[in-house]
Amino acid sequence: MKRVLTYGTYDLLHFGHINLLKRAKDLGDYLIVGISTDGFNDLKGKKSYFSYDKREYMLTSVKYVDEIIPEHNWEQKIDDIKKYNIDIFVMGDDWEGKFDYLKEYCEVIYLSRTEGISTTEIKENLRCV
Ligand code: C2G
Repeated sequence: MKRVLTYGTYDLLHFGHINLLKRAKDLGDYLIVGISTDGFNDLKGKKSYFSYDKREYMLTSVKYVDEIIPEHNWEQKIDDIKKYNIDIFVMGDDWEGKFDYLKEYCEVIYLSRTEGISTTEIKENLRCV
């Protein structure tokens, strides 16, 4: 049973997110997603449109997601990998290299981002409507 872990804000859930989650799940059997809490978003300098609870609710409805945990800080990844017996850590390749330090604990895979979509673009395009 291969266990996969990924993290993200997942605001304004879109097909780029779904593409990532599908491919992450396809790498194993069980996918855990660490959703950035509103407090951690403040740390990341990201203001999400939907609160943590709403973002969590939407991700629980995605068939590729088996479990959701809160992402409170940058430092919790190693503990999470140990706690949840993770085999593969996955992120989009906009993070290429940033989490290579986790290779000591599990496989690290960066998947290509889906071009032409981002939460930021959605917000900007809606402003013009
Ligand atoms: N993503 C993607 N294609 C897009 C947009 C996003 O593949 N067009 C991926 C990102 O690479 C990331 C995931 O979807 O792996 C979630 O993206 P965000 O919600 O923007 O997450 P981010 O702010 O990058 O937070 O500790 C890690 C951070 O929490 C990552």
